[in-house]
Order: sequence, then C-alpha cells, then structure tokens
Amino acid sequence: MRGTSSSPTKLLLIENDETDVLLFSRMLSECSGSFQLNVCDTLDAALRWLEEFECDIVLSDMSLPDTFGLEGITKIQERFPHLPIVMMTGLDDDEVALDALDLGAQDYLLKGDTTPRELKRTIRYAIQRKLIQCENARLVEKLKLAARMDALTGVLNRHAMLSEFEKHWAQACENQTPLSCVILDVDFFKRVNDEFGHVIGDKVLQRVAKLISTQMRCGDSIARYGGEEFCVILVDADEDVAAQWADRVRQRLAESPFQIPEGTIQITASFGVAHRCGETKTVEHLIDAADHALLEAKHDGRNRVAR
Ligand code: GH3
Ligand code: MG
Ligand code: MG
Ligand code: MG
Repeated sequence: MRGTSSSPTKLLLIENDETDVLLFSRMLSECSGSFQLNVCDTLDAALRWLEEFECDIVLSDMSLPDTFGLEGITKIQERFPHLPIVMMTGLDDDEVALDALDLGAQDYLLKGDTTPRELKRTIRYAIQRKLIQCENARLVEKLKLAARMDALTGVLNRHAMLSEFEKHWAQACENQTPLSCVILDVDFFKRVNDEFGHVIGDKVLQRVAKLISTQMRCGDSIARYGGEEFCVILVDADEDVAAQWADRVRQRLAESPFQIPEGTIQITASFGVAHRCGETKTVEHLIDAADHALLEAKHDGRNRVAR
C-alpha cells in the first residue's frame, strides 16, 4: 500500500479557489504525518496530471471551471478505478454528500468545518476503504469465475455451459451465421482409471481439455459436459467445417501418447457433431443432436466422428 509511514501520502487537490487551496495546505501542514500535495485547478488538468504521476488519493472541489457537481467522480473513476476520492463541498448539503458516496466517492468533507485531525483521519480511511472495496470486487470476480469453471480442467462447467451457449446462439441467430456443436467422449476411459488409477485419469482429462482448447478459435467455447465428455461450440462453423475440425482433434488425440513412469497411455475419443438448422430450434436441441451423433460414433466402433 502506498502512503504508508515510509513514503509520503501523495494527494491531488482539485480546487480552483486560491483561498481554499491555501486553507487546505495550511490544514494539511498542521496534520501530523507526511503528505505530498499537488494542486490542479480544473478536472481536465487533474485527469492529465493523474495520467502522468502517482497518486494515493484525490480530494476534489464540487464546483470547478470545467465541471460541476458529482460528474467529476464518475470521470475520475472511469479512468482511475482504483483511486480513492474525497469530495470537498462548501454546501452544508447532506443529500449531495450522500450522492457522492453512492457514486463511488469514499468520503466527503465540508469546507471550513474540518479539523486537521479529521482531515488526516478522512484521508487514511478513504485510502483503506478503497483498498478493501477493490479487494472485495476482485474476490467477487474470482468467485464468479470459479463458479463457472470446472475445477479439474479449467474449462467451463456444465452449469455455465448453457448460458454461454445461449449467448452464441443468440448471436448466430442475429447475424444469420452458422453455429455447430461437437460433443466428444473419451473411449474406454474406465480402463485408464482401472489400470493407472484416478490421479493419472485426472491428468489425462486435463490434457484432453488442453489439447481441444488449443485447437479452438478465439470465439469458440468449451465445457466439461460430463465425467470424460466435453462439449464445444464452434461459432461461424457449419456442419462440414465442424466435422473437419472434430476429425482433426480426433487425430491429434489419437497421435498424442501420454507418457507416465508406468508406461504410455494412448487414448482415443468419439465425436458427435450437429449444427443449428431447422430441426435444432434451441441450444438444448443442438446439444441433443450432437449427443445422438456421439452415440452413433460409439456404436460404429469409436475413435470416429459422426454427424
Ligand atoms: P466408452 O468408450 O463407452 O465411453 O467407455 P468408457 O469407459 O469411457 O465409459 P464409462 O461410462 O463406462 O466410464 C467412464 C469413466 O470415466 C468412469 C468414471 O470413473 C470415469 N470418470 C468420470 N469422471 C472422472 C474424473 O473426473 N476423473 C477420473 N479420473 N475419472 C473419471
Ligand atoms: Mg471551486
Ligand atoms: Mg461418457
Ligand atoms: Mg467414455
């Protein structure tokens, strides 16, 4: 954290009233602690200054030559989302002050009604509060991501799969572009577990997910559909393209032995392919159609693509 006892807290005061600037810097000099004060007299100048220099906290007047009210908070946050902001208002107006907090400011100060001690505490708290807010936001994002991910392979889990596929589906409908679904199932995977144990089985699944992922284009999505089954949505791919893609992945898998101290594991997989058409009217239909094709590939002898 910046602004600790070892380094001065870097403040940017956005204020165009020279008397207020003087009052503020006098009050700051009466605070025990080490502060480094910089002043800009417009929001625009402040935004340019922030692009160039390090800053721990912004204290901003409400009314500036180029902005009025709370819009400055939004403009600063848009470009510097991790920067704590304290609004300075001459108005004894709780409503505006609370609006400032709602908009994302960490605190507000009433000009002429703040002691150096309160100023120091406000600065310290605002920096801490922003840090905690950023950390919480980061954790929430991490949890959201984890909730959508298959813990073993790192691809989407089945729960997240449908919502992701719905998005692709809507886009394909809107743009009138082809969309295909490929489901693959590792052949005789039970034997891998039986022969080498579940830990190795898990590693094989991770490797399969990785191999498929490296063959996908950037807009495509992959999910772990079941134990040793994966479902892939290929955007902008008709059934021919999808079947060719599946066969390429099938070949890669079949030609990529997995070396372990106990020996070599050579797996294959069976693939079912379907595309968005008159008969597949929903994502679920599409997945069902790919599932049926997969069953055919299994019945026909495995290590093959069916559609
Ligand atoms: P088939 O060719 O018909 O698909 O044969 P298979 O052996 O692959 O199919 P089966 O459904 O009989 O067995 C699937 C195996 O996958 C059984 C199960 O223990 C294993 N499996 C499922 N999830 C996991 C997992 O997360 N890790 C490991 N190691 N094994 C798993
Ligand atoms: Mg002003
Ligand atoms: Mg299976
Ligand atoms: Mg299987």
